[in-house]
Amino acid sequence: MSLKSPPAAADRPEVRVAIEGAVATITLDRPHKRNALSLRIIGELRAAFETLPDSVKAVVLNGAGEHFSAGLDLSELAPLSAAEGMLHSMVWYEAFDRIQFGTRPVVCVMQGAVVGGGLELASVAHVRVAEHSAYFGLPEGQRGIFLGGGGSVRITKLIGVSRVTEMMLTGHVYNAQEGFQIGLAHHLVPVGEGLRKGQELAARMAGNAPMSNFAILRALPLIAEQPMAHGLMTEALMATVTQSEPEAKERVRAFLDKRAGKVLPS
Ligand code: 1HE
Repeated sequence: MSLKSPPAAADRPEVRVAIEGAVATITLDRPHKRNALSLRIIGELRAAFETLPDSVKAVVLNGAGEHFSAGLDLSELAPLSAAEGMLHSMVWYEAFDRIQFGTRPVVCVMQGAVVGGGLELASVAHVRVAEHSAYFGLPEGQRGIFLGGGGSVRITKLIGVSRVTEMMLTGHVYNAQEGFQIGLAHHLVPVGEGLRKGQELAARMAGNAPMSNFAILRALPLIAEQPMAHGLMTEALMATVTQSEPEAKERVRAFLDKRAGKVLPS
């Protein structure tokens, strides 16, 4: 069983990377196809994350044009055998794992359609910003297919099995405000302000202590799935390692010496 590898990046890349200071902005750049996720674009996305320089400490993921992503490129699905379909999902899983379980926090900025595989991709990010134009749907039921980009695991964790079931069965589309309320977005901003907000959040996260970010990205999701006694033990171990870092000592000292900011309402 084999899956045709994505065509070599011919004319122009479909994923753009722009780096400013410690923040990289990685952009799905296939707006004429509403950023539909082909194997090629998934490959380029993975490569973009894997080749970031060490100086990059946080990432903004967005989509060019009026839509974040129309999901799976349906034109690629038609010729796939069952075995190839299985491999297709594996290609997505591996790319998405690199994004979710890397060392850099990722903010996803969403506008327009965030549907099917587009929502699966958004659910990989650690922080999600929705512009008021964003809408969320899982049309797999209507297309005669199923989630295949990790959404059964990730989207259900965000909004629950019940909502995902209902979305898929009925084609229910949540608007931006509703998506924000049920937990698909952490921030809701006016149209055109998502990127600025995403970059501001990324810069803030890039300024965290690296060991704290590591614990948040890598340990927290595992702890949350452990039985309570195991989770508490893992948490205590991670807390011990994190607080032992010289940078943690200095940051705590800075607060005690009144050199660090207070936690105030925004
Ligand atoms: C596509 C795709 C696509 C657009 N695969 N080519 N996803 C869906 O079921 C969503 C399908 N897309 C749409 O509902 C609409 O395209 C949008 C509402 C997102 C945008 O509408 P609109 O009017 O702005 O654009 P359009 O005219 O529909 O699309 C522009 C072009 O993009 C057109 O191609 P063209 O050659 O005729 O110009 C479309 O065919 C193409 N296009 N969306 C392929 N998805 C890992 S499992 C995940 C399973 C899923 O993701 S299922 C959900 C699939």
